[in-house]
Amino acid sequence: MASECEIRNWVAKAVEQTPVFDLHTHLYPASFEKLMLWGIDELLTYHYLIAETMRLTDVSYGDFWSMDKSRQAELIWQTLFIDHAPISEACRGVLTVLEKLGVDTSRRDLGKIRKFFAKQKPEKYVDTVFKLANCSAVVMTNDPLDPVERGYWESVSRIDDRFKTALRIDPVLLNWPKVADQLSELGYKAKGNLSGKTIAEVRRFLEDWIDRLDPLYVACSLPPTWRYPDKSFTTRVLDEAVLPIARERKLPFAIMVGVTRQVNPQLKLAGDAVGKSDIESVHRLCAGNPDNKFMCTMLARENTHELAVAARKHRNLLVFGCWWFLNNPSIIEEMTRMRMELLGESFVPQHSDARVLDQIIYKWSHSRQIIAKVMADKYVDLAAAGWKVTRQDIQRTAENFLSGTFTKFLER
Ligand code: HDL
Ligand code: ZN
Repeated sequence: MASECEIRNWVAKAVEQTPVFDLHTHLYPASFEKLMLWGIDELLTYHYLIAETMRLTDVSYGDFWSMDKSRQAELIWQTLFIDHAPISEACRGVLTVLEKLGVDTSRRDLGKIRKFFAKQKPEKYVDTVFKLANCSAVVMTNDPLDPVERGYWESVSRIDDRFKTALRIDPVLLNWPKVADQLSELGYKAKGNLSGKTIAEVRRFLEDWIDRLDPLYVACSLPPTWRYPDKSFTTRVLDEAVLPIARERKLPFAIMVGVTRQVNPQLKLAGDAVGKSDIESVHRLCAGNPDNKFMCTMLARENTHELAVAARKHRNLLVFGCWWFLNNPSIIEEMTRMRMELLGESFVPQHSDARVLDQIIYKWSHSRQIIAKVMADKYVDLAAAGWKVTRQDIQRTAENFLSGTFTKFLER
């Protein structure tokens, strides 16, 4: 029988050495040029750090936004790393990235740190980052209604195979009647009141972009007020266009629920907050569409337990990640422990949500530590119950948590 120490070592090694398939990010390959964000100034101007800086500086929002990115980065570095201890998770993340890259921060000299990144070449740096993160692939967030991104899809022929696609459709579900104009400009005969051929044209839009992107899933983030079904255009477009197409193409529909957008517009991307969402709508969505597959993550900590229970009720529902304001060690541990106890291996503990390439280094380093800690406790409990724990079992669990549960769900 393996000892507790052996079990803990096996788990730590398996979780650390097993490559992760990161199922939700905002990353782009080097061929998307300016859309691929990387390096210290992008790390420092990540919207999480902007929100934290604006709490501690007297610089006005207007003055901050009028600065160029390098000046913004300098203000953030001075405020959060020099004038205060960088103890928040987002600050700690920057330091973990630098440490893993072997960049010396002992003199806390941003100029010196910048010199390391100035020597990196984007394509090669992608290899370095994926290796340090032990990441096999990431899933992007691809929005065909974003004119800049669309431009790249219309010009780039093939992309780095480590970057998988996801078709993100927030405007198509949430922005009626305005989105009708955007669809019409692209040649789809859509009317703001969904009349005429609009639904058929929305289906054509979805099919065209599924053909072009070959996405692993279709995704949308939803507000805490989202209800299903209701009398809204969101429900009509979901029921009459999105879900039938997703079913036909065997694509999961991923909902990320609980974002209250722009509670402080002066913070721009950092201006979104969280609200408690309606789990009954998730039950009705999954039960009402048994031939669709759904992925779901919810933003409010208060929703995490009921979502894990919902996953027990609907085999077509895959729960994933500790999203955004939940991506903090104290909450990741609570959620991962709760989910392992309720769902065994049938959930995906984490996604990075990385916006800056280098972030996958820290987001996975930090989460792997917690996943391993909880998983080791669970295996020690099994041994205590007389179960003969093997290294192969542990390796299989690590592979399921870091890629297998997701990939098998896609294939089902
Ligand atoms: O809607 C989303 O996918 C969220 O993840 C937002 O992009 C958010 O701004 C974010 O970056 N969270 O980590
Ligand atoms: Zn995201």
